Amino acid sequence: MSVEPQMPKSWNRETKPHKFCPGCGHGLVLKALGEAIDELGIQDKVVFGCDIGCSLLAWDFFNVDTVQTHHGRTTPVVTGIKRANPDVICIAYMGDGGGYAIGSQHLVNAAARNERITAILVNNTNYAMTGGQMAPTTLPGQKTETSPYGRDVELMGYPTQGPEMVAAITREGAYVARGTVANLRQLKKYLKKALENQMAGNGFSFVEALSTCPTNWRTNAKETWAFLENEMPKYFKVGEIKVPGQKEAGQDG
Ligand SMILES: Cc1ncc(C[n+]2csc(CCOP(=O)(O)OP(=O)(O)O)c2C)c(N)n1
Ligand code: SF4
Repeated sequence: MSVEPQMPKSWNRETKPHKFCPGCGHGLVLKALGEAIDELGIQDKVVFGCDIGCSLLAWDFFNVDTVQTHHGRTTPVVTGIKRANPDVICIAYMGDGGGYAIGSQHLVNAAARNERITAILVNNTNYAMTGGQMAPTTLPGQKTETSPYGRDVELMGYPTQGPEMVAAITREGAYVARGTVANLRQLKKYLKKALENQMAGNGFSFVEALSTCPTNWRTNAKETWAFLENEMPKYFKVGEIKVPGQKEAGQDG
């Protein structure tokens, strides 16, 4: 007897097993996203945009209309699609290099304009597809191909606090959260709320997902999970940061 693997309905089964490395967090983020799309019943309305970087390996992941863009350019491409077709649900899927470095101007300006799209950014603390160079999110002291002695914050600054930045520059109606693949149920909840925010036409929605990259971290399964659960949250606080109709986390009054 063969057992059918459980997959979200919106996934393209013909392209599975997927192309990510064993232990990669991308597949988990995309599982939470697939379940969120299923539960909201929006598969036939979704346009999925994926960036260059390991996120491009998702170009055939879903049974939804998909566009694959240049590095850092997913946000403006998806913004254009949304402006031309306000009824579709537009998702921009990118890595931390794509969103916080080469595409940071697009993320900042789309957020500042409160574009009615949903951006999902996978934070794995490095430029993964190109072999593990330092990214804006690399932790202090973390060794990468381009910081072989560890990230020196005097020279290279502190990790980018992406959701906190987006929350600060968006106006009313924006939804901003940081989840983690260590808590998939919570991550799915945030992704669903981000999509619902777009469906309601409220404003920009942004979810950063803390994720794993054992290939470039050069970690075994136990070390990978320990880095995700113990080290990353020291710099990246998991939770909702901005919810329409609610005061921002940490706001006075
Ligand atoms: C305009 C441009 N500059 C540089 C590159 C080379 N490049 C491809 S993937 C990548 C890094 C991707 O890192 P990130 O966005 O963090 O995604 P990850 O692979 O970690 O998921 C770079 C620098 C490119 N493809 N295009
Ligand atoms: S290099 Fe890292 S981010 Fe890319 S597929 Fe492999 S584990 Fe995932």
